[in-house]
Amino acid sequence: MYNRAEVVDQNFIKFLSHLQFPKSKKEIFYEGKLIKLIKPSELVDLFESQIVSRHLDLRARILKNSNQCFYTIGSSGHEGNAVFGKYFRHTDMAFLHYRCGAFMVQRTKQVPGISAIYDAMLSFVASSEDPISGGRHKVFGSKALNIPPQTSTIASHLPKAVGAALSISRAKELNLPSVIPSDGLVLCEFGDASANHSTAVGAINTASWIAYQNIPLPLVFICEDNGIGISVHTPKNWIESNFSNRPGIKYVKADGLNLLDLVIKTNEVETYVRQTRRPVFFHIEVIRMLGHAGSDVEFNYHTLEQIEAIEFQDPLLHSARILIENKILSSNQIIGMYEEIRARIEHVGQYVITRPKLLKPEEIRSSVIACDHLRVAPERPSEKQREKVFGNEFARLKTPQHLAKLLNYTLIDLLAQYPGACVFGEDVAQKGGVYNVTDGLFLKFGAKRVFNSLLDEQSILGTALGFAQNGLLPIPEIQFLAYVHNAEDQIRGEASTLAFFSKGQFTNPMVVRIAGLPYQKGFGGHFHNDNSLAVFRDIPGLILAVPSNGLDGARMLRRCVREAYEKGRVVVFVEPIALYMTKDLHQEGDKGWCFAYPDPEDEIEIGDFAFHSKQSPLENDILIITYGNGVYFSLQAQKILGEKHKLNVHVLDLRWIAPLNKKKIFSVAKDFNNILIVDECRQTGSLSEGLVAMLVEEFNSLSKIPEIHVIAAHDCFITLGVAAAAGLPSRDEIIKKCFEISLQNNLEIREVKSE
Ligand SMILES: Cc1ncc(C[n+]2csc(CCOP(=O)(O)OP(=O)(O)O)c2C)c(N)n1
Ligand SMILES: [Mg+2]
Repeated sequence: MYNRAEVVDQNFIKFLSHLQFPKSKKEIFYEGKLIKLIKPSELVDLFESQIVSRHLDLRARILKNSNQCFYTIGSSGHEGNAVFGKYFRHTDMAFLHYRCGAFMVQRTKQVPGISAIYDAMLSFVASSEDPISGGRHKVFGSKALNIPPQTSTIASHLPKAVGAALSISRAKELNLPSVIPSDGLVLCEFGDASANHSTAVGAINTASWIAYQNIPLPLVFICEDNGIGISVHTPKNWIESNFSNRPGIKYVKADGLNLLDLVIKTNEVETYVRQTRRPVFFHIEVIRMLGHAGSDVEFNYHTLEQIEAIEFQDPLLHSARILIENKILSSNQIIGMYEEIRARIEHVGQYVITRPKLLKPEEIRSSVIACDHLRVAPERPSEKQREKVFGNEFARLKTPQHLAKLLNYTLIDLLAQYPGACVFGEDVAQKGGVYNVTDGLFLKFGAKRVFNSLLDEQSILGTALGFAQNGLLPIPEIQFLAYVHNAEDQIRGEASTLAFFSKGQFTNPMVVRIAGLPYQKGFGGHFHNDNSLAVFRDIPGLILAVPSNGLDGARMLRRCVREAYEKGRVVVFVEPIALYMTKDLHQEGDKGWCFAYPDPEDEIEIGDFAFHSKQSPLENDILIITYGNGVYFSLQAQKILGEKHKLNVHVLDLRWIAPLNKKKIFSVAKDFNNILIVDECRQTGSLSEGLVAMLVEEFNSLSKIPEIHVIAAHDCFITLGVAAAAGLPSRDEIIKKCFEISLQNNLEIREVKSE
């Protein structure tokens, strides 16, 4: 009784033998127009996919019982989605729900040379031969079928589905090659409980916001409503009440247990979206069988009677009824088909458990930044072309400018060089961004490439993911660092895991520009001066850049865009707001923080740091390791300490926070006995922690351990007003600390001498 998989399996044969079938919700006769829509043989074909999907679920559980399978969330009750696998083209990019087994099986039939059964079972057993993730996760995904793998985080794929749908016409208008054909569309499947997630709600709102403005958005949201999320019931009619009246989004409902109703409605939806390029919310009523997953004990929240009643609505029984009623197959033929598929899957099951698994850490890691479709960056525009694009500004390129201006110039050059590059975010278009970094780009490159998003960071990043998966090169802007946090899953859970879970078959290259870090004079309090990068530092494969000045900023941003374009990398580029307009370094008017715009070919490689040092280090010199605003203060301190106090300080500007170039940093650090780390971020979780640990480790290889000191920001949020910089590293604190270090050194020298 507790093993419902066995019961459901046996009941299918039993009910079929006794011709005991669940009734259809409404009578749909297979005749006239419907026969034209789907031939009897095609109905059998759909049914076959449904049975394959069911047996995959059953076999997964059998394999799990002998610890051979690691994933048992199944598709039982949802097998109607086979119909979507038939009527949507395999080139329509599909972001799937984890109950889309039958969809996968059916879509596979559109492309020769793929085995749905073998591939699915390789992923059940986490074999390294699993063609999509190489044994890293059981995901539905396939390059050939245009199905990017999804993570387990429910609803996180909706924002990128919106982005991908939006990118279809964008690619066409810009005359760019794209992954999704220009008459293609995007499918996005999710469950009824997931529809409540703020990520889903946000994405559906974004779709509505776009379609409401008559911007093309060929997107089908498919909500597979089984009325429950693990053990929590969805209120009756909630999905329909909630989603049937969204501006710009057509609502269509289908009986997901009835193949004929699904065929009719799917055809209607497919034609509508493909022709009108407008989105649909396709509501499919299904059931969930066999609990949430193999480990879910459904008896904890459902009675046996409830479970049996649900199971009797088995979509396979509904399909069998339709085929028998219409004299397409007999019950014996269906049982024969059911058993033949069982035998086939059992056979494959015996084989897949012999296939290799991932074992070594380096094998597992190998796909973190993998990319199997490397590209070469387009040619840079000629000087003549640049002159045209820059217009009046061209003559000023060699005039020293601050960071904001040089980043602006860089974006102009990059937009001119990469035809697929798009800059978007809140207020980036006509206004030119809060800090003018995107000033004028809208006028130069137009609304197709430089556009305002709605106010939702999740959608901004989702748009980036979707654009990237369709071949464009997104450069989204997040207005302030503090505001990336409500959307960080899009970078952390989605963008950065894509290559990993697809062995680099899918990537979503992007450069996310974020204005951030503290020290803004007279503005903002905590939310405009957020000072923590911790959330990015631990993401495997992510490139995290923090320029300290415009010269570096320009050359680093170019490199970031190249890394994204050529290697599919995900890059976060944090721009220190306080340095955007900073012109002087040591004294008013010295223009020490203004730089001429570097030549277009000039880039800084990932991991290349700057070393501001006037001479080879002497025994008691101090090395400051820092980045961002810390560089600015450290250089000021360096001058004062050197000129007034004859104390030699050398400053290493990391530029790249992740990945850290450990060996190279150590090659400088090893010559020092005194190291000071200046970190403007909150101490806990800050880079300083990682740097100290890294240095201690590296110094193990030498006989000496240097003194390592840290000045980091307090573990506190930032206030408004005059005390905004209290608790943050300052020039004077750096000077004081260097004094203390040198005093200590002198004491020690004296002690040694007196011994
Ligand atoms: C963001 C997030 N929160 C929680 C979970 C755990 N979880 C996995 S599936 C699920 C229920 C989803 O229900 P529904 O969307 O109705 O899909 P169904 O399983 O019913 O097909 C939950 C809570 C998760 N995967 N992701
Ligand atoms: Mg559900």
